[in-house]
This record gives sequence, structure tokens and C-alpha cells, in this order.
Amino acid sequence: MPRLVVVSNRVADPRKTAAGGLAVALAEVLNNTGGLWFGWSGKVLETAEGGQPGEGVVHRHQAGPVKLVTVDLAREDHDAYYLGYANGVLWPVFHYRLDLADFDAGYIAGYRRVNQLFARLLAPLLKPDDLVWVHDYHLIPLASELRALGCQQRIGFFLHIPLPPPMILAAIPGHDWLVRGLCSYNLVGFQSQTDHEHFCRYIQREALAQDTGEGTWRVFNRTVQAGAYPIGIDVEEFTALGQAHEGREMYQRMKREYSRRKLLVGVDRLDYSKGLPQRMRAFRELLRLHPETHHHATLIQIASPSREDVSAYTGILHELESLCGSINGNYGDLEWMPVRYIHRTVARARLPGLYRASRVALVTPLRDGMNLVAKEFVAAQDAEDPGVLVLSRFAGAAEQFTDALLVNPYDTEGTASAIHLALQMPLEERRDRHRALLASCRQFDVHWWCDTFLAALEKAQARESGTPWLRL
Ligand code: GDG
Repeated sequence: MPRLVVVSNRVADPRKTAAGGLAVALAEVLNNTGGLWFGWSGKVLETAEGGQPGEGVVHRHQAGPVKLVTVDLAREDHDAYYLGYANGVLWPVFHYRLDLADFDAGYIAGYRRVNQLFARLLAPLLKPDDLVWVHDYHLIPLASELRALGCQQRIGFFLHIPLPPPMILAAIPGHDWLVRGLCSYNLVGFQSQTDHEHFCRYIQREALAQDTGEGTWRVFNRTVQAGAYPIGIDVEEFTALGQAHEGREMYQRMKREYSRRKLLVGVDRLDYSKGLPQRMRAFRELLRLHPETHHHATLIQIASPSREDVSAYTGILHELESLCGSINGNYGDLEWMPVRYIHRTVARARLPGLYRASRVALVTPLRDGMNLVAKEFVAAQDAEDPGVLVLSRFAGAAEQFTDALLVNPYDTEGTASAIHLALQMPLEERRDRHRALLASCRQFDVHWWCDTFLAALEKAQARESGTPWLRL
């Protein structure tokens, strides 16, 4: 296999076990090919420290057979590229939240500047037959910038978040430039068939793309292949984590503490796409409609801090705190607190134990590329006495997990009654549903995802040279 070069906004040291499933899976492939991982270092240089827009300080580390190359960004670049365009425009719009987008004209220039900087620093490190795999919305224009520098390698792109329908995508000023950037890759992977269909519809309508069969399109005078490659977890790794000391201890502690109650669990970054206030309202509705659940059901909601420097995130924190407070105030008493809300990051080693001790998981995003928590919950269950997954139909995972209890998170009553059903579900039905979900988790795990995407990229045609690239 040719050498793999992974490019993502953040780079993880593949030898550190705290890194999640994705880092572990990528590390495995990188270890096999002796690859390179390139991205932002996470460090921002103030002007006084020499941080100049369009320039970056490069760091090189050797992590076993994997070379890590990271770049410090100047404050102005970071704020426009990361806070401004990636998280202030692309994240909300791609999650169908035009109302939260901040289309400040300066952001796109900064986004482009950082992608150009990355291309300029990465190009000299590439070998002619490298496979380059670029990840996520921060780096959509990277291939076109690399092509502009003469790079002919096969370059693939995977979008971890949803792609909205053409009419929503088209609301972004410069959407045509973004999609043209996507079409500079040899292969573009999406999480779900729905996202893939949105891409196909967009390029057909807006760019008169011609379908050339087997997932390939002739568009902007070149050929691009696109498809759905749903991401999975490393089921073996997650199961082993659950059997390790911390995982077992957490499980036993939770089981002891909640021996007379059913535990419901939610684990999310505190992000408006995850539907946390809607979930709390559904839980409140459950308590209102079913008094028999009082004292018998407790929801543990972990909402790990995320992007607190992006303004759209401050409102959600206050809304959630106020909802949790009012539910506990109105329904709780000295013996029972209905909601345990934890605004902290919990150690990864504890998650499998927490999932396994829970009778129900609430995974109810308003929109989600995939949602790995749904898969982790399934993998962590005791197959003899499994918990029930309540899953939003708007998570990418819903396309695969048709045996979960699928809900519309905007429908408070409907979600409450699904939670009630989950709490009541007989053992046999829980086992049947869990068996089907686990089989899907195992079949489409993270190794399947990596292998399938990379095999398709390896086969992709080396792109034709000499195509004129549209500039901003
Ligand atoms: C993006 C897409 C797509 C959460 N809280 C804690 C914690 N987590 C871990 C979970 C899980 C991961 O973070 C979250 O993954 P998700 O898939 O749910 O969501 P995003 O972060 O939004 O990821 C998403 C994903 O990319 C992969 O392609 O599925 O749709 O939005 O692994 O366990 N981990 C620890 N403590 C926490 O408090 N240790």
C-alpha cells in the first residue's frame, strides 16, 4: 500500500490511549504505511509573539513510525479560519442552522489563507504516489490549493458532519467555490446516503454535472467520485476498555448507586446540534405524563465543554442549566434528583461502564453527521440484559440503526413516549434489537470505514492535469 498522509484540523499522538477510536484507527493504518499526519498544533501565536497572518511555525515529531507535522497559527488566521468560517459559518449551515451563521466577509479570506498555508507547507512533504486523506469542513479547499501548486497525488476528503440540501448550502456566499473545492478531490466521502444525495443534487443542479456511473461525476471539467462511507467505532477496543479496571469499577459503582432506579444516559459535547434542551423538555414531559417514573428514573447528562469561544454556544449553556434546574426543582425531593447534569469532560475509560449501567441512552441530536455515542452505547451493553437506544432520526446513525427507537427530537411528546417505551421494554425485545444493532456496529466498524474509503481512493483515477482552478 502507498504511504498514507492524513490531514485534519487537529492531530492526535497515535500512541496515546486517551485518543478516541478515530485517532486509534487512523494510527493503525498510519503505523502500517509509516505515514504522515499533518494539521494545526492547537497553538495560537499572538502578534507580539511573531504570529503573522498567512504564516505558521512548523513542528515535527516522530511518533513511532508516524511523522506528525503541526503548524502554529497566527491569532488573526485562527480567529477567521477556525472560529469565524469553520465554526461560525460551515458548522451551523451544514447542520441546517442558517439562523446561527455569521457571514462576516473577512472569515472566508482567513479560511482560504490557512488552507493555502497548509497546502504550501504540506506540498514539499508529499511523495508522488502518496495517498492523501483530508478530513472535515475546516479543510474543504485544501485539494484545490494543493492542485494549484502542481500536486497530482490521489487526494480524498471525508466530511464528518452532514451536508445540507442544495437550497441551504446555496445560502452560503461563495458556496460554488466551496463545492468546486470539493470536486478537486478524487474521492469525496459522506456519512450517510442522505448527505451523498444532497451533494449529487447540488452538482447536478448548480454545476450541470454528468453522471458517469459507479459514483463518478464529470463536473468542472474533471472527474470526481463520491459516496457514503458511514464511520464506525473500534468495537473491540471499546469492549476492552469496558473490561479494564476503570470501566468495571464505574459500572459497579453505578449499578450499586442506582440499584432501585433505572438510569438514562446522555453523553454529548455541549453543542446546539445535539438537541440537549429538546431532550430535557422530552424528559420533563415524561415526568409530567408518567408520575410512576418519579423516584424510578434518573437521567445523567454529560455535556462536555466545547467551543466556548464561539458566541452561538453561550446561549445553549444557560438554557440547559435553567432547564435542568427547573426539572430538579419541580420534580426532585430529598430522596431523588431526576437529572444529574455534568458540564465536564468525563475520562474516556469511564464511559463504557456508564453506558453499560444505563437502561436507556438518549441520543437525540437535531442533526448529526453520524453520532458515535450511539455506537459506543451499543458496543458497551451486556448482550444478556442490554439497554435501549433512543435515537434521533436526524443522526446519520439512524440510516444503519433502524432497530433503535427512532424519534423526532422536535416532537416533545413523541420523544417522551419513546423514552417511556424504552423504560418498559421487555427483555426479549431489548435483546433482539440489541443483537441487530451490535451486528451493524461490528460489520461497519472503524476498520471497515478506513479500509473501504482508502481502497476506493487507491483505485481513483489520478486526476488530469491542466484544469484551470477558479480563484476567489
Ligand atoms: C463529529 C460529528 C461524527 C463526548 N463527551 C465526552 C466524550 N465524548 C466523546 C464520545 C464520542 C465523541 O466524543 C463524540 O462523537 P460524536 O460522533 O457524538 O460527535 P462529534 O464530536 O460532534 O463528532 C459526528 C463524528 O465527528 C465522527 O465522524 O459522528 O456526527 O459531528 O466518542 O464518547 N469523551 C470523553 N469524555 C466526555 O465527556 N472522554
